[in-house]
Formats: sequence, structure tokens, C-alpha cells
Amino acid sequence: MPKVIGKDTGATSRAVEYETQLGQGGELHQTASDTGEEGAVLTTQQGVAVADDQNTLRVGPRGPALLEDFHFREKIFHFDHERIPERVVHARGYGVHGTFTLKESLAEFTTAKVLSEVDEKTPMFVRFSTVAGNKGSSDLARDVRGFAAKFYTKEGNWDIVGNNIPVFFIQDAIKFPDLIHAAKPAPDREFPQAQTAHDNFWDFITLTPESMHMVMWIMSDRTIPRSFRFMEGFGVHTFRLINAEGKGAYVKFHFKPRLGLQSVAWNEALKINGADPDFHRRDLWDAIDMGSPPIWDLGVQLFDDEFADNFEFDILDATKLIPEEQVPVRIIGEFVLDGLVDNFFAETEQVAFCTQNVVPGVGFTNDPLLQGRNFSYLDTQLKRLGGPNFTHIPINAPRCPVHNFQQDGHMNMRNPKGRVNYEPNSWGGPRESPTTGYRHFEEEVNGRKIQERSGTFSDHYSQARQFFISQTPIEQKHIGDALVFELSKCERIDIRERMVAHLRNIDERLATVVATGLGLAALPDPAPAASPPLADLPPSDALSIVKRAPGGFAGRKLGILVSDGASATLIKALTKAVKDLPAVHEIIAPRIAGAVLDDGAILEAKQKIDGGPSVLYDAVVLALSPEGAAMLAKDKTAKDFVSDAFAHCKFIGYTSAAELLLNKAGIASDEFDEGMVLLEGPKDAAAFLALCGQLRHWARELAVDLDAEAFLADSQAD
Ligand code: HDE
Repeated sequence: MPKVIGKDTGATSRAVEYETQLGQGGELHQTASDTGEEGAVLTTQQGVAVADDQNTLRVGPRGPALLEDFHFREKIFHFDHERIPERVVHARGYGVHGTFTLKESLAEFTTAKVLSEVDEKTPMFVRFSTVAGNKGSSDLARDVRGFAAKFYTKEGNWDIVGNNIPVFFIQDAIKFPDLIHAAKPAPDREFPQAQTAHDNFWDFITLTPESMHMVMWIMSDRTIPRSFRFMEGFGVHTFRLINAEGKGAYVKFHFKPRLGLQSVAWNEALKINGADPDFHRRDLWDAIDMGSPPIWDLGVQLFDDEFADNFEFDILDATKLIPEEQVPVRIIGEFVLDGLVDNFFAETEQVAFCTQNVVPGVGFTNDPLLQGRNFSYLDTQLKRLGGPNFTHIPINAPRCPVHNFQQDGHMNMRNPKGRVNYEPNSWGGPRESPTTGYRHFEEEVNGRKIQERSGTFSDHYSQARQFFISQTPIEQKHIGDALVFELSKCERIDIRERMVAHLRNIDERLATVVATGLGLAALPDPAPAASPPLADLPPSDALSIVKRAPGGFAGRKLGILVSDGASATLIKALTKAVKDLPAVHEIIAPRIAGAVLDDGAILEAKQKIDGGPSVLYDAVVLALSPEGAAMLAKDKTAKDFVSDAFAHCKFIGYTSAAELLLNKAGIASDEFDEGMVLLEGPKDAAAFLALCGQLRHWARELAVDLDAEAFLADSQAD
């Protein structure tokens, strides 16, 4: 359970755990200020009790302050230094603890105990993030999400620093600063924040054809997830497993959410950012806090040199994925994220992930992006955390013994005893272990020293096309909409045209829809392709969110708009049906005090309607009495609640009285569709919730939206 700040500022259970671990590397001197049990006396950092924390020491009640007031000076000095540099990318993030349990051994492929000892439980810390926005940006930016996992294994820390998208923009780490500079706000004006809808980004992208596959992913609904809980995670690169004989196997890591995939609509994302910029972190906090922790399966795609040699693309190229139809994802374990942090700064802000944190039995490949990352992460921590001893910070400290002769430096937390600090020595102390120590994979390497990209990295369009044709019509439409939206924010027409020229190598319909949406006078010629695109890659269902939808409402949130006089039995039946799934609900009312139901009981509201727009919910119910409906039908916010729910294709349950509000919100009775369900009484609640399991009634958007025709026509022809 989270600690309530102010009531309990003391050492929490996790902090105590850390103390034990740290003790193994040396002695930890826990400062008194960390231990504020109930009734503790406020002290300075030196442990001196404070008598007055309200007034500085001054000469007379109206006189100047005195330098002698060490408590005041220490307090302000410490406050002045509370900030550390935010991450240069992935600055906005949210971390939680969890546990990984291995279900199937990979002992045949790796010596790593975390991957071979079945039922072994390994503590974890996971940090979710956006990439481009700063620490204070909003959660629903259209952006890739980071999904970084640290496994505190018995053999040392192992990090999978992944994303929610299985490929990346670039093939070589040397282009990373350019990519990020282009994506972040322009240096002169420092806007736009947390978005790619601007000239610099699309300028760079359209001059970098290798990014085209990733562009399809970022323009898809993957970049506007409904929740961290409904996202996949991917290690992206091909890594290597190494077994006891020193033999290697290639591996790609996958995290699959048990709750299935789900995203929001773009117009909804824009509104969520205003209504609740912390939407994702609140969602995760609430789920864990109420005892419904999210679970992911850990899966691997394993393959060998023979597969790698025959695969259409280079397995070292991070702009390519291996379709699950070609190499199935083998589920080997699961992780449950059920632990909230005690302190955001200590854990989420100070956690330091690094791709080179691997354990014996897990290794690297020559992927040029991975090789560059192995340098970058360690390097960046030095700046961010201020010195080489960030591994002593509890969240980064391994939970296994640590013994070496590295010493001193800023903020050293260890206090080693004895005179020996070198090796070899005649005194004793830790020694190498040829049997259990980390062994790099042995590999024959030779070649000329060159700056050259392999020709096997030159196909930039085929998998972009494969991704696009794997989507359902509504997902294809959303990709088209997103491209038109983003490119419409670019002021330079040549940049818009350049993107359409690339799209012509991906899908002609998409290129045409985007060109029409942008009002281009003519279709530009296709961009020259370094390697001719393959037109025959088959669609892969695993790439679609809609095809991977869970088919149930579990873990989702129903918003119930109530008014005075609303039916108590209906609301009771709805809340019971929600709880049985299990899902959650929130009551929204014209006043925060709630509503007086038809049985005379007062139902407390969680949100006043102005603070609880329908964008915060997966489906909504309008449980209104005739008087309530008549009142709300005059209210602009209530009308927005309804028209947004309709526009975002949500399932809407309504009482017959609420039809008036729907009509006044611009939804005529003859427009009511199968996504709208009349709730005549409590008996209808369960069936409505079952329907909500489809998550969105996308047919509504396809039926009415102006740009839908191209994709619909095509899907009917297919
Ligand atoms: Fe990162 N990345 N990255 N990245 N990355 C960082 O490390 C970098 C890349 C990813 O929650 C930084 O501690 C380079 C791919 C995540 O703390 C930095 C390249 C993938 C996080 C860095 C990449 C990622 C980071 C910034 C190109 C998906 C947040 C702060 C070669 C597989 C981790 C930090 C957290 C963070 C460098 C590309 C994922 C600067 C040079 C590909 C999830 O070191």
C-alpha cells in the first residue's frame, strides 16, 4: 500500500529491504532523517532536533536574518539541489515493482538461471515512459512508449530496455542524436512539446527512408495506448542466448499483456491530455492500489543461423521484425506488476537502465543500434545521477552479492574494510570464477575497417507495407488520418509531398488518401527505393491491435452519469456486473456530492461532470431520470460528454429518459446504432457489459466518417 505523505515520512518496507541488500556490498549508514516513525522528532541532516521550523532566526521580530541559522541554510541549500537532469529521452516515466516467474526452462539455450530455473521468482522494476516530451508533458502524446524492465536476478541485474513497438526509426546509433533533435522541440522556439507534428521531425524522417516501417507504427494507434496495462513490450534487437557448451541461439524478447491490447482515438487522446494529463500513471497506480495488478507473459522468438541466413531481411537490422507467423512467440513465463513505489524520485527517477546489463547466458549481437546503446546508457547515467556510484542507489543495486575493487568516487555508499583494493593480491578477497563468471559469446570476426551500411539493410518499404496490409480497415483509416493530421502541421509543402512520395512505395491507397487529405495538386512520383519493395509479404494478424483485442471488458472502466431520481436498481445491477468481470466504474453527477436516487439513497459521485468527461471511460451509461435528462439537456458539458462518447465510438447504455440528452447532443434517434443500448431495467446490465467487451463500436466511425471510404471499399473488395 502506498504511504501517505505527511503521516508517514519514514523508512518503508522496501527501504528496509534495500538496507539489507546494501549491507552486502559494504556498510550502509542509514541516516536518521530516513526513519520518521510516528511521533519522531524533526531533525537537521546532522540529526540535531529542530525546535522551530516556522521562523528564521532574526534580529528582533522585524530585523534581518542571521547567517548563524544553520537549520534554515541547510534546508534551503538542500531544496536548491533537489533536481537532477531529466533523461534526454524518455524523461516522462512511471515505474512500478513486480515479480517474474519462469514457467518453462530455456536451459537448452542458455545458462542464465533466470531463464532456466522453473518457478524461480525474480524481483523486477519496470518503467514505462513517453520518448519526446519532457518530464512534465502529458501522458497521451502520440509517441512511442518505453517499456524498460530490470530483473534483479541471483546472478546480477539484467535489463531489457524495450519499447511498445518492435522496430525502431534508424539502423545505426550514430543517427540517434539527429533523430531526437528533429523530434524534440525546435531549438529556437522550444515548441512543439511532446509531439512529432512539426516540420523538423517530418523533414528528418522523409530524408531517412529507413524510418518508414517505424513511421507506419507511430502513425498507428499503438502510439496512443489506452493504458500501460494494455501495451505489448519488445526488446527490439536480436539478442543472443548462450548455453553451457558456449553455443549461441538468437532471441527476440516479447511482453504480452494478459488484458489484451487497446488504444484510444486520436481526438480522444487530445482531450484526455487536457482532462487528465496523468491519465496513464493514474490508471496504473489505481489498478495496483486496488489489488488488480497487470500481468504480462514473457515470450521469446528463438532462431538459429540457418533461419537468419534465409530470412528476407537482416536480423541485425532494428528496423525489421520477424513476423510471429514465421517464428512463433514461445511463452516462457509471466510477470506481475503489483508494487507501487514508496518514493517517485528515489525509485522511478533514479532508476538507471542499461542495455549492457546482462547476466551469464545472455549476450549481444552486432546490431549497430544495440552496440551504440551499450555505450550510451552507462554514459548518460554519469550525468544524470552525478557520479560512478549510482549502482549503490537502492533501486539500482543488485540483489545478489557485489564484490570488487572499484572504490571511492562521488556519493560512495560503501565502507569496505581492510587494506586490499587490487587484484591479484596476497591478502584474499574476491576472485574471478571461470565456471560461473560472464563469458562473452565467441565468434569469428574479420573484415576491413570501414564506415559502410550492409546492403542487407537496404529494403525500407516491404515491412512497412506488410504492417499496413495487416491492419483492419479502421486501423488503416487511423493511420491515414494520423498522417494527414501530422503533415498538415508541417508548413513546408515539399516535406508533405516527400512523405507522400514514400507512401507510394508502401500502399497506393494510403498515398492517395493522404494526398487528397492534404489537398496536394498531384501525386508526387514514388521516392527512389534503394531496394525494390517486396509486394508479396503476407499480412500478419499479430501486428493489428483490433485483431488482438481481448474480447472482454475486464480491467476497463465504465462511467455512469447519474442524476437525481435515477434508478437505484439499475445502478446497482450495473456496478455488480462491472465488479464481477472484474472491471471498475465511476459515478459522474451534476454535483460532486452525488445524486439522490429513486429509492431516496444518496449516491456519492467520484467526478462532477465538468471534471469527468467521457474521454476518461471505456464505455458510458446515461442513468438519468426524466427531470435529470431535461436539466442536463441544457448543459453544454453534459452534451459534450455524450457527443464525445458517440464520436469516440464508445458503447453507450441509456435510460429511455436519456434519449432527450442524446438528441440535444446532436445524435438523432434514427442515428442510434448497435453500440447504443436502451437499459430498461436491471436485467439489461449484464448484456450491456458483455457488449462493451468489444471495447469500441468502430463501425460507427466507418459509417459516418468522411475519409473512411477508401479503406472500406478496398476491404470489401479483398
Ligand atoms: Fe534509448 N536511451 N536509445 N532506446 N531508451 C535512453 O538512457 C539511446 C532506443 C529506451 O525508463 C537514455 O537512461 C540510443 C531503442 C527506453 O529509464 C539514453 C539509442 C529503444 C529508455 C538512450 C536508443 C530504446 C531509453 C536516456 C540509439 C527500444 C528509458 C536516459 C542507438 C528498444 C529507460 C537513459 C528508462 C533511454 C540512448 C534507442 C528504449 C540517452 C543512443 C531502439 C525504454 O541513454
